[in-house]
Amino acid sequence: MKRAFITGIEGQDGSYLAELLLSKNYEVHGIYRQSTNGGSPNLKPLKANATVFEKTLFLHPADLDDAKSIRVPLEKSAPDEIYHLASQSHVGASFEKVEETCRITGLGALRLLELTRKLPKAPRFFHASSSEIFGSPEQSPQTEITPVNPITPYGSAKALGTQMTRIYRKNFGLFAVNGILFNHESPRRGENFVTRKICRAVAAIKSGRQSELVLGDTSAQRDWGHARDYVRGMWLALQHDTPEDFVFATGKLHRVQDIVELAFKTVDLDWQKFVRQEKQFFRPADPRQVVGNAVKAKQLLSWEPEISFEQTIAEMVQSELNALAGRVAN
Ligand code: F7E
Repeated sequence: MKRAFITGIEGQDGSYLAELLLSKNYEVHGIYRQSTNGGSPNLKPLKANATVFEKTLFLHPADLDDAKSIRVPLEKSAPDEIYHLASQSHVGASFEKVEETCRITGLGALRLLELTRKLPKAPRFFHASSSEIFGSPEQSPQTEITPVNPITPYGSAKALGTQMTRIYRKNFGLFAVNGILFNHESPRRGENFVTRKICRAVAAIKSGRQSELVLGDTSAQRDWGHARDYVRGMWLALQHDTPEDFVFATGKLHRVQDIVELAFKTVDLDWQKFVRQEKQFFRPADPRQVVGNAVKAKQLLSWEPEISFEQTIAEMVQSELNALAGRVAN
């Protein structure tokens, strides 16, 4: 039985990845921040499953800011594979919390690489990198060799983790890989990311609990995929014969406005009656033309995104409607 160690197991990606690995008969160890007490709704189904929880799934409190707190569960679990997903991942918030973002997202990755290198038998290491490392790139679409040129504090912090992963691979012989992940969404997305914010608002407006939706720049464009497809890519990247960086992306650009129109259409409402833009949600800098070319992942890993943008938004709106109706969804 293979053992995996996941940082950020409570998040969208961490919880889907845990489910995937458990379905492949892994023993999964995950760390969660003490402040959350392991109470993330994303882990509820797994924690409620008596054949899994504390049998093949183990949760440990630890803090990325504190190497000691990670070392103990890491050494005890002696994993074959590490998936480093935890970070301060909100780009907008990174402008307010610059130092914290660099500490958690940038130095956090370095701390874990260093701990990994010192284990008696170094496991394979996956770093969740981000399209934010490219900033507003001159070449489109982006690949694994597109120059790194971040324009946000979050992008800068991820660039540090990405480069350190490459340095530990080249200089210390670690099987360390970057998955350069473009935006990926699901009903488990945090509430302050734009897809979830829109889908939640649409369901609340439909049920009469909310009267408007206030957004930032609705002309902003992103390459949006589904988180379930991307965690499959993470696993595939660590099963490959050699350690390589991989872009995971759909190659398709959509506007925030497209999500608005799609989501309101799902519930038969006219978006124009409810949506307005406000300065407070605009960012000081926002990447443009960020769209990925995942041809390397397609060729070497046979990875393809399977869930479309339209399906993702429909699933997210439905999940919010279910939640309001008191039904458990995601
Ligand atoms: O923004 C615009 C906003 O916060 C998407 C993270 O997973 O993907 C994610 O970062 C776009 C931006 O995601 C609102 O300005 C307009 O252009 O959903 P988001 P993100 O910043 O792209 C990358 C790849 C990561 O690695 C990150 O960790 O939507 N936008 N109005 C808005 N965004 C938000 N959040 N709220 C608004 O009201």
